[in-house]
Amino acid sequence: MTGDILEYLGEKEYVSGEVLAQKLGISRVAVWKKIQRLKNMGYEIIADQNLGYCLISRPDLLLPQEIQRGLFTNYIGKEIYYFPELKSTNIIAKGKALHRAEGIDEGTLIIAERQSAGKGRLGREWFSPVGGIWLSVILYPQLSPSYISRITLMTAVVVVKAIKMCTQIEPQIKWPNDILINEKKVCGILTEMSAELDMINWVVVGIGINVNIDHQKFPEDIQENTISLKEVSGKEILRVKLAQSFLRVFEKYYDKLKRKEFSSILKEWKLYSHTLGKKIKVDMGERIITGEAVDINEEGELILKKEDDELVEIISGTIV
Ligand code: BT5
Repeated sequence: MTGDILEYLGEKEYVSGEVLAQKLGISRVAVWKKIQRLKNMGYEIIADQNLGYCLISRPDLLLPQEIQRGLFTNYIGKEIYYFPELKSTNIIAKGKALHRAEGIDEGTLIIAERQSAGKGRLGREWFSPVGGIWLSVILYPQLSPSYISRITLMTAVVVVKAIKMCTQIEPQIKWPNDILINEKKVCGILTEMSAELDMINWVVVGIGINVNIDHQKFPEDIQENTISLKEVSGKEILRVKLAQSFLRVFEKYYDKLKRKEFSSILKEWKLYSHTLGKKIKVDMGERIITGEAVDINEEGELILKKEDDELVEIISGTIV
């Protein structure tokens, strides 16, 4: 554990090795070892023989201790599993979600600096290099499985609000799970669940945000339709701050959803919608429907008005 020493290490002021050793109840050599570990993680720390150690800067890594510092949530992000690299945060989260009885609580997060096999919907690939936010939240809502699309819509609103708070950029939501800036995808959401007929067992909400990714890094076949926050704002965004904003707003909105107060969330969704009022084609797997996206109902279904004026409710699909 290196998080504990960070509590006592002075930011821009020296703390002696002896004081640190006393506070932590360990030897000075053990303090030195912890300092080395922090430096290896990217913390800039200077040491002075007489004065001790001084923390100069923190890395913008999505380390649990950095995210939890000043997070102020009740349960979202209380437990974080951090990986410099893994295949997919959703895969790990789904494995963990099964172990609720052994202490995997609601709000547990899986975060990675990069994913080697990030997943989109329907087995599609999700490009996840260093510089993005790739995370999954484990939830155990006492709701019926029909709430799943509302959870995705709510998450989209939360992502928009978090991006807006940290960058002043207002993205738009393309139904059901894309967040766009200038018509290009900056974030995707992958909601997965296990459920009985009338009750959800667990939900894993995966979000991927292109934060500090240079455009030429995107694979050629998706370059045209992708964008990163760094590209739009012309500077690097502090990922820790953005992740914290996301988690804070997520808790607030998820609490609302659990209280079945979806209407106000839906109102905001409509405000940020890129889809409503547009003529679209929706691929529903077995068929493609064309029409005007006229509304989203209280169940989170998209209402499409076909050429013959027939209204169709669509629970999931991909706009093509
Ligand atoms: C999504 O799927 O948009 C859901 C993406 C969810 C990613 C997160 S990251 C954390 C968590 N762990 C995971 O393994 N996944 C989740 P879909 O609507 O199917 O869109 C997938 C399509 O988006 C791909 O087929 C590409 O065309 C495009 N795409 C791939 N990587 C992208 C990226 N980094 N930015 C924008 N578009 C991308």
